[in-house]
Amino acid sequence: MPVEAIKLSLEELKEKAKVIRRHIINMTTAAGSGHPSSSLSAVEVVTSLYFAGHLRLDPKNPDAADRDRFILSKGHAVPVLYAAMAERGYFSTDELLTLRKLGSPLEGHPNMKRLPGIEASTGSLGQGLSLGIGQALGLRMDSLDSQVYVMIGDGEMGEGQVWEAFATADKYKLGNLTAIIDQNGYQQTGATKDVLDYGDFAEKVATFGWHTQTINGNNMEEVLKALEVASQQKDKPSLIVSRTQKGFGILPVMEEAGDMNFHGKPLSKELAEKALALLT
Ligand SMILES: Cc1ncc(C[n+]2csc(CCOP(=O)(O)OP(=O)(O)O)c2C)c(N)n1
Ligand SMILES: [Mg+2]
Repeated sequence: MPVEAIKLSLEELKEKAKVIRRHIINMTTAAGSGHPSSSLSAVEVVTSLYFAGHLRLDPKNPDAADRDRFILSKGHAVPVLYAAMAERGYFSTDELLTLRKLGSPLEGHPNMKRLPGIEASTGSLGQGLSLGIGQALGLRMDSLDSQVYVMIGDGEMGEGQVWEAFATADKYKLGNLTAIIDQNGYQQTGATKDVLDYGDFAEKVATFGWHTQTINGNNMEEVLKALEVASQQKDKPSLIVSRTQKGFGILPVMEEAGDMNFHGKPLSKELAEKALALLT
């Protein structure tokens, strides 16, 4: 089987995003741990990558040389990735409920040695873009036209290695590389602007020679358009600053809980029920 992309309609994509959000709530509440809010902000982008004609993959042959690659550098948000992979057919959706259970390949952070389809083991923040650059260079050497996508957190942008990677991708003019910053406004200990404020990411990264766009990353139409524009950049790497909200889709529940960051904790069974009611 050749690798191929799946292209759903806008309505179908919005429905898929809801299904993925439901999986995120269900699996983290069942696990009793994990990062639902970090996963929820990224749903529109991850759904679009897997289901809007971008990632050319073959779940039955996950190592196909000519596949496209997605690296979730903010590895703690892996529930969104597992949910998309299950929906795409890498494994059954029932298996999602084994998240973080002993023996399950669905570890709390993505482990490429345990789960086919994971392109990089991440979780130690700051490394994914460098890994993506290595892959993009390798694909170019092999004359393959595969694309590499890397998602970085806005808190993760405080890691110095990320900025070295931006410079390096420019040096090699990696037109097959797209980075997406999930700018959800929070990191582990508080608002990103209070912890370390980099200002306008797009403006700064543009000075490294990248093509840049800034969008509302929880708006499916804007995400689709931005990914399309990014894929047209053949001579330079492309950045999408995806402005999102942590926990998007269940914001009223987080408000009720009095925590708009809700970092690294699952919803209680009671809150999960309220969240699922918002996602029907
Ligand atoms: C090198 C490193 N330092 C610290 C951590 C602990 N940590 C896990 S998640 C997180 C916050 C990340 O914030 P952000 O990148 O904005 O992701 P979000 O959860 O907001 O999507 C931190 C500091 C880590 N995983 N790796
Ligand atoms: Mg963040």
